[in-house]
Amino acid sequence: MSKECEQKCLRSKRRIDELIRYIKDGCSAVNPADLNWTICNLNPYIECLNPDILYHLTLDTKTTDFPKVFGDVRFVCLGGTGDRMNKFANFIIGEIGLTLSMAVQLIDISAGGHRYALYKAGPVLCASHGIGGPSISILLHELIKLVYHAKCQDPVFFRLGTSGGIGLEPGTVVITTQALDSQLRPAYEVVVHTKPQLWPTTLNQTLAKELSSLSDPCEDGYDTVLGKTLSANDFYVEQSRLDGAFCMYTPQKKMCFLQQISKMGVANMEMESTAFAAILHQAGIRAAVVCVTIVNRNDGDQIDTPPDVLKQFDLRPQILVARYMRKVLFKCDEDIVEGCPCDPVPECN
Ligand code: R2B
Ligand code: URA
Repeated sequence: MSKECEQKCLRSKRRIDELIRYIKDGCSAVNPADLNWTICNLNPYIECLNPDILYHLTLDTKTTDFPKVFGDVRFVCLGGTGDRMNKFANFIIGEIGLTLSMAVQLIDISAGGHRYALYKAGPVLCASHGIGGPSISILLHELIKLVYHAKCQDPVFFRLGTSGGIGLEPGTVVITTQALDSQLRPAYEVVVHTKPQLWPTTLNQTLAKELSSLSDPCEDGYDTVLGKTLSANDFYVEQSRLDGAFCMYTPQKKMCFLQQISKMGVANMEMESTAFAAILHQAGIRAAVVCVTIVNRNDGDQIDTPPDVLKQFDLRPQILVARYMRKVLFKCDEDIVEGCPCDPVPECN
């Protein structure tokens, strides 16, 4: 073996030894002194990634200074579509007293990935999650790493969405107390090395109640209720619809199912709350699901609510979450928010 080759082999062996030591020692994951709040169960190997590439968000720790760009994030809001989250980001700017100069537009930070949209409105990060557990799960992995790298202080996550209500007038807002899967388990199933694991879908009850306390049916003109949410892996059959391409049950069986889940306290059905609740619970991050109902499933399955009414409905979870943010940021009660001598919030970046 030539001298050069010998040196190469030695270098490569040293690198492998280093890697093994890293893995064995857990590469001293999170330094709790760096955070007032610690993310639970965080992957220790993140520390070995230099840079860490958040592929779907088109961000990496080499080219972006996470603490500088995202360190002030206090709230992370997720919703189904990029368009909705763009509107939400622009809405929230006004709601929390930020100003955007006329010439400035919010940019989609993750546009290059063509998967998710990501906007930053001061301390509020707004992202679209697509449809279903797998889609929101990928986004959450990357957002949790984002808030970790950025050293954000105890951020709160919200999912603002649409859902099918059970016995509720369309337009009702449901704050989820517990997310159930299609087998009615308060769990999200994750298959690791062929073995299913059930992750609990625990949501922060204090946060849910706090949000509920900020609703005012008389003033709002619609109800906001607390209830369980059934999170399905499908819009049609798993939600017992009669209008999908396939249907293997009768209308009577459908009504029976709706009655059964309603008796269990299920108020609405959607497609992401189990993944959302379970993943954030794993991380020890406070989270809430706020969805407006766009159909009363006792009356039908098709979404025939006119588009302009749906647009109005979209705003309802946003309005509630904005009230919460104002309360937290300005530390004043909602009813005195207008005249509250709040500290000005820094310019939006
Ligand atoms: C609500 O609406 C979408 C399906 O139309 C899905 O993302 C959900 O949870
Ligand atoms: N989203 C769902 O998943 N189901 C509905 O019925 C409405 C919206």
